[in-house]
Amino acid sequence: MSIEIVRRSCPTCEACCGLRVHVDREKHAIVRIDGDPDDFRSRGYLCPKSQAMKAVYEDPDRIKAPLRKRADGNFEEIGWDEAFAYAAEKLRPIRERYGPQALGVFIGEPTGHNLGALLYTTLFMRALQTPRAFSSATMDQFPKNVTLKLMFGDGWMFVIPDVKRTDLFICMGGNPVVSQGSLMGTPDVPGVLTAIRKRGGRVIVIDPRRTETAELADEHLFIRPGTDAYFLAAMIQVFFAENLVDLGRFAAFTDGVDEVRTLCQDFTPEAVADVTGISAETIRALAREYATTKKAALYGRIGTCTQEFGTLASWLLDVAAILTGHFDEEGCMMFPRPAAGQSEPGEPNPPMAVGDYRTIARGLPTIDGQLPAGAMAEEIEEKSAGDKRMRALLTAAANPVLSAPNGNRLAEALGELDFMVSVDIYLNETTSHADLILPTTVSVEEENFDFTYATTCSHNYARWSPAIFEPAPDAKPHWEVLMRLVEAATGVTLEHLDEAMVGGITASVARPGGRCEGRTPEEIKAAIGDVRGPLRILDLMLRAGPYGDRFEPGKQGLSLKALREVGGLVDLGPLQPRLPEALKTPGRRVALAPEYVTADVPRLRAALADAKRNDRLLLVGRRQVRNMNSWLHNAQVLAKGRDRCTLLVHPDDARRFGLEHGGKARVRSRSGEIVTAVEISDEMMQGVVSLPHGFGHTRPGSRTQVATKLQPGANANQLTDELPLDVPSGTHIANGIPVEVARA
Ligand SMILES: Nc1nc2c(c(=O)[nH]1)N[C@H]1C(S)=C(S)[C@@H](COP(=O)(O)OP(=O)(O)OC[C@H]3O[C@@H](n4cnc5c(=O)[nH]c(N)nc54)[C@H](O)[C@@H]3O)O[C@H]1N2
Ligand SMILES: Nc1nc2c(c(=O)[nH]1)N[C@H]1C(S)=C(S)[C@@H](COP(=O)(O)OP(=O)(O)OC[C@H]3O[C@@H](n4cnc5c(=O)[nH]c(N)nc54)[C@H](O)[C@@H]3O)O[C@H]1N2
Ligand code: SF4
Ligand SMILES: [Mo]
Repeated sequence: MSIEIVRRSCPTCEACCGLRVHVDREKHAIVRIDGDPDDFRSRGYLCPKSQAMKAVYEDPDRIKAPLRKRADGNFEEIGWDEAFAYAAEKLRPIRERYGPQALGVFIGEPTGHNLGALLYTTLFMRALQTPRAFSSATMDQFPKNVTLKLMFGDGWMFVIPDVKRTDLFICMGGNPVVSQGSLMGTPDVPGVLTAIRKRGGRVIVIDPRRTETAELADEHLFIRPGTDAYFLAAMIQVFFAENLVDLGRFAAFTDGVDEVRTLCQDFTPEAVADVTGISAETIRALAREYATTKKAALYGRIGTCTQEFGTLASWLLDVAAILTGHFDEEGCMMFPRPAAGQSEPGEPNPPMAVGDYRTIARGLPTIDGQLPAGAMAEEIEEKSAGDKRMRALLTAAANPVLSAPNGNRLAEALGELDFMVSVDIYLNETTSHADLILPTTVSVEEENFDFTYATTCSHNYARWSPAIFEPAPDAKPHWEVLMRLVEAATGVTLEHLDEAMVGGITASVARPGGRCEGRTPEEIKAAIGDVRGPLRILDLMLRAGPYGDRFEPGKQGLSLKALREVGGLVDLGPLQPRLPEALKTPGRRVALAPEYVTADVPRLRAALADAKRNDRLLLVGRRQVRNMNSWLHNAQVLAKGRDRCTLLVHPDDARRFGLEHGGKARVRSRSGEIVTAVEISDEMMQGVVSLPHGFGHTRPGSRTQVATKLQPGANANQLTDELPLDVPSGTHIANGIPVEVARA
């Protein structure tokens, strides 16, 4: 038996660890996956989900051919031509009769892990021209996108904690030891945090739960869910009151400092101590420690985004950093510089578009092209949306019945659609409602490039990964399925769309002042070749990117070929200061107090005056090492073990509600009710309970046998109310949901 080792990046979470995949070519089998000690980023580190790629590839439940729903509700396999003809037969008349907005789209998280899916999703949305665009973003980082866009001009230029060089890491509403970071993509977070402490630095976690990250920290502070904006405003009040404000070089290109001072004036530590649950003394001490530690990084994640004041919290995190000289500096919050050139300096971007379209049922505006994920059901329902309702839905790598608010209402509404198509590899809680399911190739069968996660990493790098096996004969990549669906719905061909994308990028880099000025579009097109698909687009972006050869003859630089030749991984060095050059605001200035954001401060003030709010029992979420949102519970290797869908309850609350460890609780919110197992633990803040999401594999019609048997759990998002929103971003409140619990 000869075993070949294929080195590639793990496609399962944002950390993108380097893996060694041991392959037996004769048996067409993956024998083993282990960590790659030669990967300079992860140095052999891996987590249990590293095995997901193999498990999904081998999963007998995975869909491998298009499935069409029969009249009896069961699915039958059909061929691709038939599948696209069926999609055309259904989608085109809906679009022609009711307009493009009759077709809604929901884009899910795995899109971000797949180069082709990612590049072509933008094109897909543009070609379909529907304003009814939903995605997991409004259950995730959307408040951050909104504040980045307004403050710096680019909503997708993420600012990341420079954890490898910081001396003080403050983590609010994130649990990177489990999630591996997300907006701080870093393999081996436990090792990185331990290293901060070893070099004499400090780690502080602010979270309503004493998390796995808190266990490795120097200090943990419990905070009442949804109150981070108060806490941060109070820190800023202290900076001004104690003369700790020092913008350094930012003073030359930052507007709005005085507005911030005025807005935060009355949020003194004393004023917010009760509501946050953190004493005034502690807030003051932390503000001083942060302001006076040169290399300090203030990081917020899901807990500061998917909450009642997500936009304000996301904004104040960066405001606090800028006011104290902790932004765009070594060891602080910094901007990566991705090799594909996503955030290169250039012309200012147009302002954020709000309200280009409004939903029929509630009049909710599109915000930078997105509608709240939880507004989908009401847009479909005849009773609320009437004859302007959404009649068809296309989901791509998404499971909104489990990942978006009020899953039961959504599942019901999906039944009212005239047509639904899902691009997905499982028959699950969402796709079982589709009339047509179109499967795609999976990671093992695809070349890939860490495109998105080079914008969220704590050290610049470029990584190409080879396919391990040839795709199955009839399998199609995600991007191609998307393009064929556009063709089915609109008649515009894949070839036309692909050409348009290449033509657009080529023209923009070749124009006067462009990054490849001096080269003609024809030269550039000839250099990248004529094989359609994401790889030549990647090549184009890399070569025109900051480390590329700009298509200049004889010049050395990054290209797809160069990456392949060196085995896929290139170290592009530690993060570097990038402002003001990389700003995309008018005049290249930082807007510290964008009016669109500050307009939400009165809502924050009003809530502070409402003392009754402090008595509510609030539900928050959590992630677990062996889950990836809703979709890895069908992998035996990850699903095995105890029931993980447990409600964590503080001992005093358990007593108050008569709950027993190992017993069951009934949890109720405005939008629904679930029954789940109870774990009593003082890792919870009093008055707060915690439940992981992505469970609830109990709906009929799914074909996820392992998940249903080993980790059925209950759907946390039955409790996530689709109505209240973080107003400026249209993001849902999945953390800090008022609930009642009782023994079941
Ligand atoms: N209560 C609560 N809800 C949450 C969150 C929370 O913290 N709390 N987190 C939110 C966040 S951050 C996110 S990102 C969302 C995720 O929300 P979603 O993206 O809607 O959900 P996932 O569970 O990631 O489902 C991914 C889907 O993609 C399919 N899939 C997996 N791999 C592939 C592939 O290679 N190709 C194709 N075509 N399909 C594939 C899976 O079968 C599954 O149907 O959940 C959100 N929901
Ligand atoms: N193993 C694993 N890893 C993952 C995922 C997964 O499902 N499993 N999902 C991936 C995805 S899609 C994402 S977006 C990232 C998310 O990455 P993280 O945000 O790091 O993940 P969470 O574990 O959801 O951490 C959120 C934390 O916020 C806390 N919290 C809740 N409400 C509040 C609040 O109001 N204020 C404060 N300060 N804290 C609060 C919660 O207790 C929890 O500890 O993880 C990614 N990585
Ligand atoms: S931490 Fe993330 S990238 Fe690393 S092995 Fe685990 S799932 Fe893969
Ligand atoms: Mo996410």
